[in-house]
Amino acid sequence: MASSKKTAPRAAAKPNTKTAMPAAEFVVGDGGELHQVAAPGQPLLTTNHGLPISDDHNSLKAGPRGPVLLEDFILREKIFHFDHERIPERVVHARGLAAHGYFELTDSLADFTTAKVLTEVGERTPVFTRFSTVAGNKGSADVARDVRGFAVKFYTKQGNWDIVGNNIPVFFIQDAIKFPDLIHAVKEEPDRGFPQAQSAHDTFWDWIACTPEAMHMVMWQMSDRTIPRSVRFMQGFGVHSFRLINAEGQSTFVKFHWTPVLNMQSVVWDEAVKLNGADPDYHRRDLYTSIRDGEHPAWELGVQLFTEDEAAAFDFDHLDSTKIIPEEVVPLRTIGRLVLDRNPANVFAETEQVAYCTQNMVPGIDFSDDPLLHGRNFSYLDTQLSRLGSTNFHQIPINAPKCPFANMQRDGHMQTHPQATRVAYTPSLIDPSGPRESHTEGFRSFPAAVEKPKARVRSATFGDHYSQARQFFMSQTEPEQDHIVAALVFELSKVELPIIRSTMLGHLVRIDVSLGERVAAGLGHRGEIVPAPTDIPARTDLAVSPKLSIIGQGPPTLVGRLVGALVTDGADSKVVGGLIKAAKAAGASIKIVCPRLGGVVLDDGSTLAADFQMAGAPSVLFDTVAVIASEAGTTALLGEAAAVSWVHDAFAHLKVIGHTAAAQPLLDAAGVEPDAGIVALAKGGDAATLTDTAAAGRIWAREPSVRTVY
Ligand code: HDE
Repeated sequence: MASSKKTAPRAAAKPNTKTAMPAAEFVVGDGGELHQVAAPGQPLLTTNHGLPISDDHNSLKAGPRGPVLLEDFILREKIFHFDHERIPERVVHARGLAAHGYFELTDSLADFTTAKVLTEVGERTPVFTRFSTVAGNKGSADVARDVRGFAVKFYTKQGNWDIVGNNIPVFFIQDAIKFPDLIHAVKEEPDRGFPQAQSAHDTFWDWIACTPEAMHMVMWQMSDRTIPRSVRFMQGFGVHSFRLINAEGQSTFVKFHWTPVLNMQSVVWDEAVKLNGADPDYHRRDLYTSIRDGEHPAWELGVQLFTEDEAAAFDFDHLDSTKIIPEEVVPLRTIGRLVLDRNPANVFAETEQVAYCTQNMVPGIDFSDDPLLHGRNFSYLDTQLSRLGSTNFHQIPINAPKCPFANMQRDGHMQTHPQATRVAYTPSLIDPSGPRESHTEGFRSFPAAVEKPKARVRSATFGDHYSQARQFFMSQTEPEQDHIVAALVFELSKVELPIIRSTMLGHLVRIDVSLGERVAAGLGHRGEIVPAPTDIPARTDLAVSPKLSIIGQGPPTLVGRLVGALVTDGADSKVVGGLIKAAKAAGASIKIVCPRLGGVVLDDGSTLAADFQMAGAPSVLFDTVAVIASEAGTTALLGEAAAVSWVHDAFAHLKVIGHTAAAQPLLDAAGVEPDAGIVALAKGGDAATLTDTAAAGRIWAREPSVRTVY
């Protein structure tokens, strides 16, 4: 028990002026431990059952130095709860980040659906959106090369509707029965427990080499789509076709697309590798701080609408999730906007406990016959039971609908609804006023005709595994193609068994001869190339689809991007001021990086506060950088490896770099060669040239001078 020796309140215990809450007082205990004691009127610390606690620092002992007594139920309750704080992480998509927001409909789809969320223009439907990586465990790094989950729960007036999508519009497999194999192959190898959050290992490529249907997805996976700059800069896709059903009962197929208002952007591979060390939480920090700072990320919801007859004319089967419908074939119709404007109050309660379910549908929307989707409709409900431990997971606030819900399901673990009724069944004469089915408002499945013999069979219309893989590769710009080649070289170079590489090269050659040859050259492959099975349909040449590229979508912009300025003592205050102004005018944020956290004194005697100390903020954290250094400052930086790498990495990562003339020796030491992305900052006004150049993106033309392009 604490004695009554009082000590001065610490900063944290100052009176809270907002609520006029009395300050807790610090009291030193007999053993020198510091207790913080409730002031009159302050909430009391209690057990989970409401018992006020007198001492939260000492367990009950037989004397001050005696053994701890089993009688101490307060200790036992605290430790018991702590022991069970963790729940099983998601078997896939374990690492996630999420935010609240809303979806606002701007264009009604009333001709196609009765779903209110898609027909009531101007209506704001609350949403909770969770982004995730797939393969890594909960503690893995954010910028792993991986597909990103993009799951949106709409709390509609007609119940929860979940679009549980990815940032890639296709998937690895065509039938859900293959999912456990895919995931077992990509996760850590079970006999060694590594590698973590990576596909660059034998079991993944072994499985892929044996699975031609995965080739289209592999092209996307090896592209820069899987190393996004942030979740704010990536697309999302519902992947499967769904049905919209209108008031006349007519069905139209639909695919859902999320398009980021800030445009798409990815990092380069070497940057991703370094980012994971510099800040493993890069994506979650980015989403959190942008929402906290009022820069609310937004996406447009687009739909591709098509009829059964139109679908029959496609040169692929839209029920096959390894295929896209090019936007040139069925254009996107923008119907609304998703805005994320509130961070979770508690990450466990919300981000971890949210339970997305593909089968969460609303009247007016229905499933297509995509076999992958049907498997998912079982899996998501089932997985919540092992993850959240109760069939009542829908009662957790983040999962509960915001519209009324009632039925005759009762009891079970963690039941929190009082359900104070005598009658828990229908029909009933005792209680004819309880919840009942509605033939007008209730969900109805589209009465699609199905009368075929049962068979475990894959449709022949799913059989073309190479044409869209090639279409994706051919639709990329030159640097993007180079990155796919480089990613394949990297991944396959980590594979130990030569037969896996030889077999993969056979698939790549089938997709595009030059792709296969370039990867083989990058690997220095001397062995054979095993041809892809010839009885799989040969690929055809499809029209290129420029929409499949990241580069060049949307007008150039720096909005939402981060400018990092490395500033030394004695630096030109006008240049610093000009850069701060230009960055803000361009809609970017600027962070000042200094050799020491205390900041610097500029040439006019003013002090500039630092946001970061140099070694703690490598240039990978920023989209565009500037070195604003004095001569003496540059001389000092030349002795710092962190400063040389700061500039070297920015150059190697194809970033636009601004610099003062005095900083030139540092640029020379970092191997920087002049090009269109190296901008001199002699006076304040030059910063606009820097931000304009940076808005256009990276300096792709520099790439062949910083790494071998195979
Ligand atoms: Fe998932 N997937 N998945 N998936 N998936 C899960 O559900 C599954 C697939 C996706 O932020 C699990 O609640 C099967 C495609 C996202 O909480 C699980 C198949 C797409 C998330 C599951 C697929 C996705 C998941 C694990 C093959 C893109 C994270 C935890 C038929 C359209 C949601 C959970 C979140 C999560 C099963 C394939 C997206 C096990 C069986 C295709 C975004 O139920």
